Amino acid sequence: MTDLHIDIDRLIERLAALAEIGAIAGTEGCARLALTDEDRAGRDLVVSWMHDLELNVTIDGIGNVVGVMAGSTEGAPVMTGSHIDTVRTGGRYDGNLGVLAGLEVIETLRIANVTPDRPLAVAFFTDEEGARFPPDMLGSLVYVGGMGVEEAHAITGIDGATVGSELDRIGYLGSAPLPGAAPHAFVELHVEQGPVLETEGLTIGAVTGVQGISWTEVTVTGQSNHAGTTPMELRRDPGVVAFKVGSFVHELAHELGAPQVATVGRIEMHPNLVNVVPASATFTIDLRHTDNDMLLKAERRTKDFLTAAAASENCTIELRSLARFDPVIFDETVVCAVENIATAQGHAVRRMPSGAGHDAQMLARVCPTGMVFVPSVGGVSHNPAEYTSPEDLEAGANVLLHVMLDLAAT
Ligand code: HGY
Ligand code: MN
Ligand code: MN
Repeated sequence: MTDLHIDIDRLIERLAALAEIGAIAGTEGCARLALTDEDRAGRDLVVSWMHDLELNVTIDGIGNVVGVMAGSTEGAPVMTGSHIDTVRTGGRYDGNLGVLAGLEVIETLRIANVTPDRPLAVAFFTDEEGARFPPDMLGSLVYVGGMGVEEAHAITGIDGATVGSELDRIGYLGSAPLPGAAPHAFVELHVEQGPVLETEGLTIGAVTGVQGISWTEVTVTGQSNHAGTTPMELRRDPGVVAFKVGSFVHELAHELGAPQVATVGRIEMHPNLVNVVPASATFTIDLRHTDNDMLLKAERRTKDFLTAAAASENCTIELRSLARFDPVIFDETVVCAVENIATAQGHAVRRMPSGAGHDAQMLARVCPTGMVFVPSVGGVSHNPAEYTSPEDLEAGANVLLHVMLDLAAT
């Protein structure tokens, strides 16, 4: 079966068709925030492809969709997949590649009349991005039993809607049992979304794990006042606290050094008017590190700074944790399979951790799990200009094909 290979034109065609949904005008990217009408349309298209491939399709109570191809034996499937929800400035490969390459693997086997020993499954998990409804990887977290489905349904998004009401509204409040059945193994193909593979001239990343993630929403409350009449010493300006903390976490990441990263991605002032000293400022802090002790240290340093900055402006603070996931190490057998198969196929490969969060980090809780990375041009992602060459897409999908067959033979 080593001569089996995917059809890259078919894969690129599907990527393009899916990217049409929520397309960002003038770019190659798309915007399909979780559980929006655009997400529903994307889901409907991928489900139609699953049916075309005669997969047994199930939808669970958090809207995860799993398509299964029967094997020559019964038992838990080898699963692949990822997500098809995007951020507002999404590229066409983030998540989508992992799902559509999974369908391409199935179609390649169907055409070659190959039945794998074990069943194969392709999944897309709900709300991987967590951008509308935090935390990220919400669907796969519920799938593995890391959060109850009722608790997930009650999550309120940045626009005030709840997960449960939106799942119902778009018709993806399914009935398949949760937690979902543990696969025999899980392997996810994903664009690297960083600069490492391209910089080192490599084609495949054998991903060793995912770094720890800490998301906090901070609300600083001061006193709204007149921008023209209020002397500086009488102000209680939450905006000043937000700006100080934003630059503090940036400096802290530089001080602690890679792989520490820190981002203030969302900030809202109230009443957000040019001539009003704000009443409140709400912003998010995203901290990440491969080492949990270092991540805890960064969280502590940030909280201490924030508390002092608020006190100096005579403001109060309220913190809300949006996501907190420890670093994850992937299963050595799966990492080895990726490494060995990529090498056997003649690709330059290296082991590396993932800077981004992925559904695989949740599936790692219930089965042997790994990931395959392919290069992102310029290391750019969460940007409509996100790009991976057809050669690298093909290499990644062929490695996925043979890693899945290898895992399905055990
Ligand atoms: O935030 C992340 O790392 C992923 O894109 N959800
Ligand atoms: Mn992703
Ligand atoms: Mn993403």
